[in-house]
Amino acid sequence: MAPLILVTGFEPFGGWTINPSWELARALAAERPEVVMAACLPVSWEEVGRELRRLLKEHRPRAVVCLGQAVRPALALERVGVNWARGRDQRNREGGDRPLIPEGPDAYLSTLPLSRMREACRARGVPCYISNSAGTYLCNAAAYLVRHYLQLEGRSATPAGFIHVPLFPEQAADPPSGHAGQLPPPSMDRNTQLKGLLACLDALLEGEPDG
Ligand code: PCA
Repeated sequence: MAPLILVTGFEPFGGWTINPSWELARALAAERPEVVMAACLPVSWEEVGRELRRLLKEHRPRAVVCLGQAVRPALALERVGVNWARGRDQRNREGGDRPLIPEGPDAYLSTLPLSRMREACRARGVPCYISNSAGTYLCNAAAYLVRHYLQLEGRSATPAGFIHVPLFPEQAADPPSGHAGQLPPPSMDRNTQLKGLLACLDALLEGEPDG
């Protein structure tokens, strides 16, 4: 079995100067260099699928955890990716309010051990929940496409799914103009998020058969 868990983050988008998902993907690779490989995905309808597919083919990971930023109060283990694309990307292209893959199934469920991951976070004191919608923007696209491409390659048993991560406090303290309200958006500090994601990786590895 390949030694590798592919963890992806996204590039910054929508006026934010960093994306915590990419910061955390890199931090996970630094913490667990023997198992984690980090890669950064473009916030682009045209490029995201191509890049994911290339990564899956080239590295043949034994599991895939995609991360993305969301304005949420906790780590959000996404249960489902839906076949829909909506919203303007970082290259100024519209998703078009249409299916991601015209001939694809309506949705793919995560094959990550979501309940075990949630319990592992709880045990380490990190707020975490199972979310039933990743939206219809690029993160949902990653949640859908990662399973779609694994399926096309005949590797649908590979655990794969998506986790939305909260903003870092420094982002919430100084949001881009479109996000600035009286009440700052929710956030979670980097170390707490990292602790939660390491717990998720442990839960993922625990569930694997030996060898
Ligand atoms: N979050 C966006 C796309 C990239 C990211 O980090 C989303 O939730 O769809």
